[in-house]
Amino acid sequence: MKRDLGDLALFGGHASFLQQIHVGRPNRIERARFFDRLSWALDNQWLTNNGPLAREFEERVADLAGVRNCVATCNATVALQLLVHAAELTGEAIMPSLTFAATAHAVRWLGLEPVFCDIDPRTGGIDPAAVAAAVTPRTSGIFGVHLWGRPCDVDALEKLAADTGLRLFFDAAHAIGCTSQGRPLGSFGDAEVFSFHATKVVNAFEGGAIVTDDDDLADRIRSLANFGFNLRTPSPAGGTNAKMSEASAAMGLTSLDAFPEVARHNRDNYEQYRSELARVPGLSVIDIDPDERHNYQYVIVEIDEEITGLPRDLLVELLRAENVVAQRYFSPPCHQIEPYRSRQEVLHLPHTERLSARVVALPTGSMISREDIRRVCNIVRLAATRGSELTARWHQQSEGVVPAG
Ligand code: T4K
Repeated sequence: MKRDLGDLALFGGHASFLQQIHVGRPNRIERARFFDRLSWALDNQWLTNNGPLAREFEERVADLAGVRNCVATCNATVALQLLVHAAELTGEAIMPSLTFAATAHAVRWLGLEPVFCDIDPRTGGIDPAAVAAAVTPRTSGIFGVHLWGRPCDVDALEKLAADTGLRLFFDAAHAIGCTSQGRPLGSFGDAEVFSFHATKVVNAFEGGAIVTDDDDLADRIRSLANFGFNLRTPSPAGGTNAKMSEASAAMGLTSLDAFPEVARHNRDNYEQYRSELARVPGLSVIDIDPDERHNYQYVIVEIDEEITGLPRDLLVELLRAENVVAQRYFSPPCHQIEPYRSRQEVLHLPHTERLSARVVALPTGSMISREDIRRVCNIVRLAATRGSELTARWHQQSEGVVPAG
Protein backbone atom coordinates (compact mmCIF):
# COMPACT_ATOMS: atom_id res chain seq x y z
CA MET A 1 0.00 0.00 0.00
CA LYS A 2 1.17 3.53 -0.78
CA ARG A 3 1.60 5.86 2.18
CA ASP A 4 3.40 8.89 0.80
CA LEU A 5 3.43 10.88 -2.43
CA GLY A 6 6.91 9.56 -3.21
CA ASP A 7 5.41 6.04 -3.37
CA LEU A 8 3.32 7.04 -6.40
CA ALA A 9 4.58 5.78 -9.78
CA LEU A 10 4.16 9.34 -11.07
CA PHE A 11 7.01 10.33 -8.75
CA GLY A 12 9.21 7.27 -9.33
CA GLY A 13 7.55 4.65 -7.07
CA HIS A 14 6.66 1.14 -8.28
CA ALA A 15 3.41 0.84 -10.21
CA SER A 16 0.69 -0.67 -8.01
CA PHE A 17 -0.27 -3.21 -10.67
CA LEU A 18 2.17 -5.30 -12.70
CA GLN A 19 -0.33 -5.48 -15.55
CA GLN A 20 -2.81 -2.88 -16.64
CA ILE A 21 -6.33 -3.07 -15.26
CA HIS A 22 -9.05 -1.52 -17.44
CA VAL A 23 -12.52 -0.09 -17.53
CA GLY A 24 -14.43 -2.26 -19.98
CA ARG A 25 -12.54 -5.55 -19.77
CA PRO A 26 -14.81 -8.27 -21.17
CA ASN A 27 -16.62 -10.08 -18.36
CA ARG A 28 -16.08 -13.72 -17.46
CA ILE A 29 -18.21 -16.23 -19.39
CA GLU A 30 -18.50 -20.01 -19.37
CA ARG A 31 -16.19 -20.69 -22.28
CA ALA A 32 -17.33 -24.28 -22.81
CA ARG A 33 -20.88 -23.00 -23.41
CA PHE A 34 -19.61 -20.43 -25.92
CA PHE A 35 -17.55 -23.01 -27.82
CA ASP A 36 -20.50 -25.46 -27.78
CA ARG A 37 -22.71 -22.81 -29.36
CA LEU A 38 -20.06 -21.89 -31.91
CA SER A 39 -19.51 -25.52 -32.78
CA TRP A 40 -23.27 -26.02 -33.09
CA ALA A 41 -23.44 -23.07 -35.54
CA LEU A 42 -20.64 -24.59 -37.62
CA ASP A 43 -22.43 -27.96 -37.69
CA ASN A 44 -25.65 -26.18 -38.58
CA GLN A 45 -23.89 -24.50 -41.51
CA TRP A 46 -25.84 -21.30 -40.99
CA LEU A 47 -23.52 -18.50 -40.00
CA THR A 48 -25.50 -15.29 -40.39
CA ASN A 49 -28.69 -13.83 -42.00
CA ASN A 50 -31.23 -14.21 -39.21
CA GLY A 51 -29.79 -17.48 -37.91
CA PRO A 52 -31.24 -19.50 -35.01
CA LEU A 53 -28.74 -18.18 -32.44
CA ALA A 54 -29.40 -14.56 -33.45
CA ARG A 55 -33.16 -15.20 -33.16
CA GLU A 56 -32.72 -16.76 -29.71
CA PHE A 57 -30.60 -13.76 -28.69
CA GLU A 58 -33.32 -11.39 -29.92
CA GLU A 59 -35.99 -13.24 -27.92
CA ARG A 60 -33.96 -13.07 -24.73
CA VAL A 61 -33.13 -9.37 -25.16
CA ALA A 62 -36.80 -8.56 -25.91
CA ASP A 63 -37.80 -10.42 -22.71
CA LEU A 64 -35.26 -8.47 -20.65
CA ALA A 65 -36.53 -5.18 -22.12
CA GLY A 66 -40.18 -6.19 -21.71
CA VAL A 67 -41.08 -5.52 -25.37
CA ARG A 68 -42.43 -7.53 -28.31
CA ASN A 69 -39.66 -6.83 -30.85
CA CYS A 70 -35.89 -6.95 -30.89
CA VAL A 71 -33.72 -6.59 -33.99
CA ALA A 72 -30.12 -7.61 -33.31
CA THR A 73 -27.48 -5.69 -35.26
CA CYS A 74 -23.73 -5.61 -35.85
CA ASN A 75 -23.28 -2.74 -33.36
CA ALA A 76 -25.26 0.02 -31.63
CA THR A 77 -24.02 2.88 -33.82
CA VAL A 78 -25.49 1.27 -36.91
CA ALA A 79 -28.63 0.41 -34.90
CA LEU A 80 -29.07 4.13 -34.13
CA GLN A 81 -28.59 4.95 -37.81
CA LEU A 82 -31.21 2.38 -38.79
CA LEU A 83 -33.62 3.92 -36.35
CA VAL A 84 -33.09 7.43 -37.73
CA HIS A 85 -33.57 6.16 -41.26
CA ALA A 86 -36.56 3.90 -40.54
CA ALA A 87 -38.36 6.64 -38.61
CA GLU A 88 -37.65 9.05 -41.50
CA LEU A 89 -36.19 11.68 -39.20
CA THR A 90 -35.00 14.83 -40.92
CA GLY A 91 -33.65 18.25 -39.95
CA GLU A 92 -32.69 18.30 -36.28
CA ALA A 93 -32.56 15.73 -33.50
CA ILE A 94 -32.26 16.88 -29.90
CA MET A 95 -29.91 14.98 -27.59
CA PRO A 96 -27.61 15.47 -24.60
CA SER A 97 -24.01 16.46 -25.25
CA LEU A 98 -22.85 14.31 -22.32
CA THR A 99 -22.74 11.01 -24.20
CA PHE A 100 -20.40 8.93 -26.33
CA ALA A 101 -19.75 10.44 -29.77
CA ALA A 102 -21.70 7.59 -31.39
CA THR A 103 -25.08 9.07 -30.38
CA ALA A 104 -24.38 12.29 -32.26
CA HIS A 105 -22.40 10.71 -35.10
CA ALA A 106 -25.19 8.26 -35.94
CA VAL A 107 -27.57 11.15 -36.52
CA ARG A 108 -25.02 13.31 -38.31
CA TRP A 109 -24.05 10.41 -40.62
CA LEU A 110 -27.58 10.52 -42.00
CA GLY A 111 -27.39 14.25 -42.65
CA LEU A 112 -29.32 15.49 -39.61
CA GLU A 113 -28.09 18.16 -37.24
CA PRO A 114 -27.65 17.01 -33.64
CA VAL A 115 -28.90 19.77 -31.33
CA PHE A 116 -27.22 19.46 -27.95
CA CYS A 117 -29.05 20.17 -24.73
CA ASP A 118 -27.91 20.57 -21.16
CA ILE A 119 -28.41 17.92 -18.48
CA ASP A 120 -30.22 17.94 -15.19
CA PRO A 121 -27.29 18.21 -12.74
CA ARG A 122 -29.03 15.90 -10.25
CA THR A 123 -29.28 12.96 -12.63
CA GLY A 124 -26.76 13.59 -15.42
CA GLY A 125 -29.58 12.84 -17.88
CA ILE A 126 -30.95 15.21 -20.52
CA ASP A 127 -33.05 17.98 -18.97
CA PRO A 128 -36.63 17.82 -20.35
CA ALA A 129 -37.05 21.60 -19.91
CA ALA A 130 -33.92 22.20 -22.02
CA VAL A 131 -35.28 19.80 -24.64
CA ALA A 132 -38.58 21.71 -24.78
CA ALA A 133 -36.69 24.98 -25.24
CA ALA A 134 -34.63 23.52 -28.11
CA VAL A 135 -37.57 22.39 -30.25
CA THR A 136 -37.78 24.23 -33.59
CA PRO A 137 -39.88 23.64 -36.72
CA ARG A 138 -36.94 21.57 -38.03
CA THR A 139 -36.92 19.16 -35.07
CA SER A 140 -38.08 15.63 -35.87
CA GLY A 141 -36.84 13.56 -32.94
CA ILE A 142 -35.50 13.43 -29.41
CA PHE A 143 -32.77 11.06 -28.26
CA GLY A 144 -32.48 10.53 -24.52
CA VAL A 145 -29.39 8.69 -23.24
CA HIS A 146 -29.50 6.49 -20.13
CA LEU A 147 -26.03 7.63 -19.16
CA TRP A 148 -24.04 4.98 -17.23
CA GLY A 149 -27.26 2.96 -17.07
CA ARG A 150 -29.12 5.56 -14.96
CA PRO A 151 -32.56 6.27 -16.42
CA CYS A 152 -33.42 9.60 -18.06
CA ASP A 153 -36.53 11.37 -16.88
CA VAL A 154 -38.59 9.08 -19.09
CA ASP A 155 -42.00 10.32 -17.90
CA ALA A 156 -41.28 13.98 -18.69
CA LEU A 157 -39.73 13.10 -22.05
CA GLU A 158 -42.65 10.87 -23.03
CA LYS A 159 -45.08 13.64 -22.13
CA LEU A 160 -43.08 16.18 -24.14
CA ALA A 161 -42.99 13.84 -27.15
CA ALA A 162 -46.76 13.32 -26.90
CA ASP A 163 -47.39 17.07 -26.63
CA THR A 164 -45.13 17.99 -29.56
CA GLY A 165 -45.71 14.95 -31.81
CA LEU A 166 -41.95 14.32 -31.95
CA ARG A 167 -40.50 10.83 -32.14
CA LEU A 168 -38.73 9.77 -28.95
CA PHE A 169 -35.84 7.31 -28.85
CA PHE A 170 -33.39 6.28 -26.18
CA ASP A 171 -29.75 5.40 -26.49
CA ALA A 172 -29.72 2.60 -23.92
CA ALA A 173 -26.19 1.46 -24.84
CA HIS A 174 -25.32 1.24 -21.11
CA ALA A 175 -28.67 0.16 -19.78
CA ILE A 176 -29.37 -3.53 -20.37
CA GLY A 177 -31.01 -4.99 -17.26
CA CYS A 178 -31.77 -1.58 -15.68
CA THR A 179 -35.18 -0.22 -14.69
CA SER A 180 -37.01 3.06 -14.17
CA GLN A 181 -39.78 2.84 -11.55
CA GLY A 182 -39.51 -0.91 -11.86
CA ARG A 183 -40.09 -0.93 -15.63
CA PRO A 184 -37.22 -2.16 -17.84
CA LEU A 185 -35.20 0.36 -19.80
CA GLY A 186 -35.69 -0.69 -23.39
CA SER A 187 -39.44 -0.31 -23.15
CA PHE A 188 -39.73 3.49 -23.29
CA GLY A 189 -40.33 5.93 -26.15
CA ASP A 190 -40.79 4.69 -29.72
CA ALA A 191 -37.72 2.46 -29.51
CA GLU A 192 -34.45 2.03 -27.62
CA VAL A 193 -30.99 0.84 -28.61
CA PHE A 194 -28.63 -1.42 -26.62
CA SER A 195 -24.92 -1.92 -27.26
CA PHE A 196 -23.23 -5.31 -26.93
CA HIS A 197 -19.73 -4.06 -27.67
CA ALA A 198 -16.84 -6.02 -26.10
CA THR A 199 -16.57 -3.42 -23.32
CA LYS A 200 -20.23 -3.70 -22.31
CA VAL A 201 -21.72 -5.68 -19.45
CA VAL A 202 -23.26 -8.08 -21.99
CA ASN A 203 -21.11 -8.47 -25.06
CA ALA A 204 -21.37 -10.08 -28.48
CA PHE A 205 -17.80 -9.06 -29.49
CA GLU A 206 -19.53 -6.30 -31.46
CA GLY A 207 -23.30 -6.04 -31.37
CA GLY A 208 -26.35 -3.91 -30.87
CA ALA A 209 -30.12 -4.23 -30.76
CA ILE A 210 -33.20 -2.12 -31.35
CA VAL A 211 -36.07 -2.92 -29.01
CA THR A 212 -39.60 -1.65 -29.56
CA ASP A 213 -43.29 -2.38 -29.25
CA ASP A 214 -43.89 -0.72 -32.62
CA ASP A 215 -44.32 -3.75 -34.91
CA ASP A 216 -44.20 -1.73 -38.15
CA LEU A 217 -41.04 0.09 -37.12
CA ALA A 218 -39.42 -3.23 -36.18
CA ASP A 219 -40.37 -4.81 -39.54
CA ARG A 220 -38.98 -1.86 -41.43
CA ILE A 221 -35.73 -1.89 -39.45
CA ARG A 222 -35.33 -5.65 -39.96
CA SER A 223 -35.66 -5.18 -43.73
CA LEU A 224 -33.40 -2.14 -43.86
CA ALA A 225 -30.76 -4.10 -41.93
CA ASN A 226 -30.93 -6.76 -44.65
CA PHE A 227 -30.32 -4.58 -47.74
CA GLY A 228 -33.90 -3.30 -47.73
CA PHE A 229 -35.22 -6.63 -49.10
CA ASN A 230 -38.96 -7.17 -48.66
CA LEU A 231 -39.71 -3.60 -47.60
CA ARG A 232 -43.39 -2.82 -47.96
CA THR A 233 -42.55 0.78 -48.90
CA PRO A 234 -39.13 0.82 -50.57
CA SER A 235 -36.54 3.19 -49.16
CA PRO A 236 -34.87 5.68 -51.52
CA ALA A 237 -31.60 4.73 -49.81
CA GLY A 238 -32.11 1.03 -50.57
CA GLY A 239 -30.87 -0.64 -47.43
CA THR A 240 -27.74 -1.69 -45.62
CA ASN A 241 -26.13 -4.71 -44.03
CA ALA A 242 -26.44 -4.44 -40.25
CA LYS A 243 -27.01 -8.09 -39.36
CA MET A 244 -25.66 -9.90 -36.33
CA SER A 245 -23.64 -13.03 -37.14
CA GLU A 246 -24.12 -16.39 -35.40
CA ALA A 247 -20.64 -16.10 -33.84
CA SER A 248 -21.65 -12.81 -32.23
CA ALA A 249 -24.98 -14.26 -31.13
CA ALA A 250 -23.18 -17.27 -29.59
CA MET A 251 -21.12 -14.83 -27.53
CA GLY A 252 -24.15 -12.64 -26.77
CA LEU A 253 -26.16 -15.62 -25.48
CA THR A 254 -23.29 -16.89 -23.35
CA SER A 255 -22.74 -13.40 -21.99
CA LEU A 256 -26.46 -13.14 -21.18
CA ASP A 257 -26.18 -16.44 -19.27
CA ALA A 258 -23.42 -14.86 -17.16
CA PHE A 259 -25.17 -11.51 -16.76
CA PRO A 260 -26.95 -12.06 -13.39
CA GLU A 261 -23.67 -13.14 -11.77
CA VAL A 262 -21.74 -10.28 -13.44
CA ALA A 263 -24.30 -7.71 -12.25
CA ARG A 264 -24.06 -9.10 -8.69
CA HIS A 265 -20.27 -8.89 -8.79
CA ASN A 266 -20.46 -5.33 -10.20
CA ARG A 267 -22.81 -4.33 -7.41
CA ASP A 268 -20.36 -5.62 -4.79
CA ASN A 269 -17.56 -3.71 -6.55
CA TYR A 270 -19.65 -0.54 -6.61
CA GLU A 271 -20.47 -0.82 -2.90
CA GLN A 272 -16.84 -1.43 -2.02
CA TYR A 273 -15.72 1.64 -4.00
CA ARG A 274 -18.40 3.70 -2.27
CA SER A 275 -17.43 2.63 1.19
CA GLU A 276 -13.65 2.94 0.59
CA LEU A 277 -14.02 6.47 -0.85
CA ALA A 278 -16.86 7.57 1.43
CA ARG A 279 -15.01 9.96 3.68
CA VAL A 280 -12.71 11.66 1.18
CA PRO A 281 -13.63 15.37 0.93
CA GLY A 282 -14.28 16.40 -2.68
CA LEU A 283 -14.78 12.87 -3.99
CA SER A 284 -18.02 11.02 -4.54
CA VAL A 285 -19.09 7.88 -6.34
CA ILE A 286 -22.23 8.75 -8.29
CA ASP A 287 -25.49 7.48 -6.79
CA ILE A 288 -27.41 4.57 -8.17
CA ASP A 289 -30.98 4.24 -6.96
CA PRO A 290 -31.00 1.07 -4.81
CA ASP A 291 -34.73 0.61 -5.49
CA GLU A 292 -34.14 0.11 -9.21
CA ARG A 293 -32.53 -2.84 -10.96
CA HIS A 294 -29.12 -1.86 -12.31
CA ASN A 295 -26.18 -3.52 -14.05
CA TYR A 296 -23.53 -1.40 -12.23
CA GLN A 297 -21.25 -1.64 -15.27
CA TYR A 298 -19.63 1.74 -14.68
CA VAL A 299 -18.22 3.06 -11.42
CA ILE A 300 -18.14 6.81 -11.92
CA VAL A 301 -16.27 9.01 -9.47
CA GLU A 302 -16.80 12.74 -9.40
CA ILE A 303 -13.85 14.83 -8.25
CA ASP A 304 -14.12 18.43 -7.11
CA GLU A 305 -10.80 20.17 -7.84
CA GLU A 306 -11.68 23.15 -5.66
CA ILE A 307 -11.88 20.92 -2.60
CA THR A 308 -9.19 18.32 -3.38
CA GLY A 309 -6.72 20.60 -5.18
CA LEU A 310 -6.32 17.76 -7.70
CA PRO A 311 -7.36 18.25 -11.34
CA ARG A 312 -9.34 15.34 -12.80
CA ASP A 313 -6.85 14.88 -15.66
CA LEU A 314 -3.94 14.60 -13.26
CA LEU A 315 -5.82 11.91 -11.35
CA VAL A 316 -6.28 9.98 -14.61
CA GLU A 317 -2.61 10.42 -15.46
CA LEU A 318 -1.35 9.27 -12.09
CA LEU A 319 -3.69 6.26 -12.15
CA ARG A 320 -2.33 5.30 -15.57
CA ALA A 321 1.21 5.46 -14.21
CA GLU A 322 0.01 2.87 -11.66
CA ASN A 323 -1.34 0.71 -14.54
CA VAL A 324 -4.93 1.61 -13.72
CA VAL A 325 -6.46 2.62 -17.06
CA ALA A 326 -9.27 4.91 -15.91
CA GLN A 327 -11.49 6.59 -18.53
CA ARG A 328 -12.94 10.09 -18.88
CA TYR A 329 -16.48 8.93 -19.79
CA PHE A 330 -17.48 11.37 -21.32
CA SER A 331 -15.07 14.22 -21.72
CA PRO A 332 -14.95 16.41 -23.66
CA PRO A 333 -18.70 16.45 -24.24
CA CYS A 334 -19.98 16.16 -27.83
CA HIS A 335 -20.54 19.86 -28.43
CA GLN A 336 -16.83 20.44 -27.79
CA ILE A 337 -15.56 17.85 -30.27
CA GLU A 338 -15.42 17.92 -34.05
CA PRO A 339 -17.36 18.05 -36.28
CA TYR A 340 -19.77 19.80 -33.89
CA ARG A 341 -17.52 22.36 -32.21
CA SER A 342 -16.85 24.33 -35.38
CA ARG A 343 -20.31 23.83 -36.91
CA GLN A 344 -22.27 25.85 -34.43
CA GLU A 345 -22.13 29.15 -32.68
CA VAL A 346 -20.33 28.89 -29.36
CA LEU A 347 -22.60 26.73 -27.27
CA HIS A 348 -22.41 26.85 -23.50
CA LEU A 349 -23.96 23.97 -21.57
CA PRO A 350 -22.90 24.73 -17.99
CA HIS A 351 -24.12 21.58 -16.20
CA THR A 352 -22.74 19.33 -18.94
CA GLU A 353 -19.36 21.06 -18.98
CA ARG A 354 -19.07 20.98 -15.20
CA LEU A 355 -19.90 17.29 -14.79
CA SER A 356 -17.92 16.23 -17.84
CA ALA A 357 -14.78 17.89 -16.45
CA ARG A 358 -15.14 16.10 -13.09
CA VAL A 359 -15.86 12.46 -13.90
CA VAL A 360 -13.61 9.41 -14.01
CA ALA A 361 -14.68 5.82 -14.68
CA LEU A 362 -12.76 3.31 -12.54
CA PRO A 363 -12.20 -0.36 -13.36
CA THR A 364 -14.96 -2.79 -12.48
CA GLY A 365 -16.41 -5.99 -13.93
CA SER A 366 -15.95 -9.64 -13.12
CA MET A 367 -12.16 -9.61 -13.58
CA ILE A 368 -11.71 -6.99 -10.82
CA SER A 369 -11.17 -8.36 -7.30
CA ARG A 370 -11.72 -6.86 -3.85
CA GLU A 371 -7.95 -6.54 -3.49
CA ASP A 372 -7.73 -4.65 -6.82
CA ILE A 373 -10.35 -2.16 -5.60
CA ARG A 374 -8.59 -1.78 -2.24
CA ARG A 375 -5.39 -0.82 -4.11
CA VAL A 376 -7.10 1.53 -6.56
CA CYS A 377 -8.87 3.28 -3.68
CA ASN A 378 -5.60 3.54 -1.75
CA ILE A 379 -4.10 5.50 -4.67
CA VAL A 380 -7.21 7.67 -5.19
CA ARG A 381 -7.47 8.46 -1.46
CA LEU A 382 -3.80 9.37 -1.18
CA ALA A 383 -4.00 11.57 -4.28
CA ALA A 384 -7.23 13.32 -3.31
CA THR A 385 -6.30 13.98 0.33
CA ARG A 386 -2.89 15.43 -0.65
CA GLY A 387 -4.13 16.97 -3.91
CA SER A 388 -2.63 20.47 -3.70
CA GLU A 389 0.78 19.20 -2.62
CA LEU A 390 0.71 16.52 -5.32
CA THR A 391 -0.26 19.02 -8.03
CA ALA A 392 2.50 21.44 -7.02
CA ARG A 393 5.08 18.63 -7.01
CA TRP A 394 3.89 17.45 -10.43
CA HIS A 395 4.28 20.94 -11.88
CA GLN A 396 7.78 21.23 -10.43
CA GLN A 397 8.70 17.82 -11.82
CA SER A 398 7.28 18.66 -15.27
CA GLU A 399 9.21 21.93 -15.31
CA GLY A 400 12.40 20.09 -14.33
CA VAL A 401 12.69 21.91 -10.98
CA VAL A 402 12.53 18.59 -9.10
CA PRO A 403 13.73 15.34 -10.75
CA ALA A 404 11.33 12.37 -10.87
CA GLY A 405 11.90 9.78 -8.12
N1 T4K B 1 -24.05 5.16 -27.29
C1 T4K B 1 -23.34 5.20 -26.14
C2 T4K B 1 -23.87 6.01 -25.01
C3 T4K B 1 -22.15 4.48 -26.04
O1 T4K B 1 -21.42 4.53 -24.90
C4 T4K B 1 -21.70 3.72 -27.14
C5 T4K B 1 -20.47 2.99 -27.07
C6 T4K B 1 -22.50 3.71 -28.31
C7 T4K B 1 -23.66 4.44 -28.35
C8 T4K B 1 -22.10 2.93 -29.53
O2 T4K B 1 -22.08 1.56 -29.29
P1 T4K B 1 -21.27 0.55 -30.30
O3 T4K B 1 -21.49 1.04 -31.70
O4 T4K B 1 -19.82 0.59 -29.89
O5 T4K B 1 -21.94 -0.79 -30.05
C9 T4K B 1 -15.61 2.22 -25.83
C10 T4K B 1 -16.43 1.35 -26.77
O6 T4K B 1 -15.74 1.12 -28.01
C11 T4K B 1 -17.78 1.88 -27.07
O7 T4K B 1 -18.57 0.79 -27.53
C12 T4K B 1 -18.45 2.43 -25.81
N2 T4K B 1 -19.72 3.06 -26.06
C13 T4K B 1 -17.53 3.44 -25.15
C14 T4K B 1 -18.13 3.97 -23.87
O8 T4K B 1 -16.33 2.78 -24.81
P2 T4K B 1 -13.44 3.56 -26.28
O9 T4K B 1 -13.02 4.49 -27.35
O10 T4K B 1 -13.29 3.95 -24.86
O11 T4K B 1 -12.82 2.08 -26.54
P3 T4K B 1 -11.36 1.53 -26.27
O12 T4K B 1 -11.00 0.63 -27.40
O13 T4K B 1 -10.44 2.65 -25.94
O14 T4K B 1 -11.54 0.58 -25.01
C15 T4K B 1 -11.88 1.08 -23.74
C16 T4K B 1 -11.21 0.24 -22.68
O15 T4K B 1 -11.67 -1.09 -22.75
C17 T4K B 1 -9.70 0.19 -22.81
O16 T4K B 1 -9.13 0.52 -21.57
C18 T4K B 1 -9.40 -1.23 -23.19
C19 T4K B 1 -10.61 -2.02 -22.77
N3 T4K B 1 -10.89 -3.10 -23.71
C20 T4K B 1 -11.40 -2.78 -24.94
C21 T4K B 1 -11.69 -3.78 -25.83
C22 T4K B 1 -12.26 -3.44 -27.21
C23 T4K B 1 -10.63 -4.39 -23.35
O17 T4K B 1 -10.13 -4.64 -22.26
N4 T4K B 1 -10.93 -5.39 -24.24
C24 T4K B 1 -11.46 -5.15 -25.48
O18 T4K B 1 -11.76 -6.10 -26.23
O19 T4K B 1 -14.97 3.23 -26.57
